[in-house]
Amino acid sequence: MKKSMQWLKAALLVCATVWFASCSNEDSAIEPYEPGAAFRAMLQSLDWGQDTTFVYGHKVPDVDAVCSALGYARLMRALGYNCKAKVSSPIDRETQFIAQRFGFDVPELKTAVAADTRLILTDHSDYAQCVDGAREARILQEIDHHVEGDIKDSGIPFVRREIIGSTCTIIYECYKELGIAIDDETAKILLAGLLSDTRNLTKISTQREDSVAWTALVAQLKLENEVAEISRLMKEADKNFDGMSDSAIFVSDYKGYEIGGKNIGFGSLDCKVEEAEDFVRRMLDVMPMVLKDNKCNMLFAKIDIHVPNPDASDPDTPYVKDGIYFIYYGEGAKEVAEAIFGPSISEGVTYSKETLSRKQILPLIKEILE
Ligand SMILES: [Mn+2]
Repeated sequence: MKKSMQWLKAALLVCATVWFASCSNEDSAIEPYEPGAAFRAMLQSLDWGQDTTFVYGHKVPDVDAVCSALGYARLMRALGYNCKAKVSSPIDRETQFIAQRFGFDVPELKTAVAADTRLILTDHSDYAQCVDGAREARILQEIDHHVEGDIKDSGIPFVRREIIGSTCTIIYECYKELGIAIDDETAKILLAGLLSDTRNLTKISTQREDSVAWTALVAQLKLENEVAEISRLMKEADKNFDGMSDSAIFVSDYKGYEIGGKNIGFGSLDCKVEEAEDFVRRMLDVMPMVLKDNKCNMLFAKIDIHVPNPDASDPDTPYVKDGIYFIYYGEGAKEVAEAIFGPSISEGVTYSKETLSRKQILPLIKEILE
């Protein structure tokens, strides 16, 4: 997978440094190479100011957004930098569940920041997903596993982007490179984000790096016998919509983007095939309200269709994903949806046999609107 240019440059620098070190020390004792040295030097070079630097995941935070911010704030504090994790909107049910189960405190809610506040962003790369006020803030660092968004235009001094399963895996790597010990509470925080974003290493976005972090964290916490059950309960908490309004369900996994000057809202939902007709209708009904509430020009959602597992020998997996409905609302949204997925199957609804993720669909939308 393609990683950012910054990271490529860093890798080349590392190679060059190793090569140089190995050439120049032929006759003398070879200096031990410390991979964290460049990282530490970069951190020291940042303009930290006097006030607390806030570490934020994306708006409508999921477990990875919350835990990557918590984990990175802890790492920065261990290095002597005055950082604190916050959330820009309330935490979800899955995060509440795992924080209680693992026994860690979730960040306080702080919905906006004043101009010139110093920020570190995790798990997002788009201003539309930032805490309010971020455009006037000073963004010092971004640690993310999504494709590059419009935050790159801020002149941000440090970006670390790896297209892997979870931002918490990247944070784990940062601890290792910097030689900072991961205490058990931090291990739980990082594992929580990793379990959630990769669904216990089962999602297609999972990479070798995620497995390496998972193995180390599970072993440290001695959770070998519990991890599958914890992951199952996290997923259950995530899909527990009891007592929620249809508009709250629509935005339960929602991200905003600014693409070609338009505000785009993009939800990610699931339904069982036998409930699909009713569910799609309910979501279409609330789209005008969600569009208005989130000040969007266009609103989309992909709805994963879950069908009974044809492999009856696997009782742990009664349903499997099979295709998506891609629903749309707002001026110009129909043209975008149909350009990607073909003619609507009913007003507001297109269909794809292929089960595409939001990460896969987003570049297709960008291609049309930019
Ligand atoms: Mn994530």
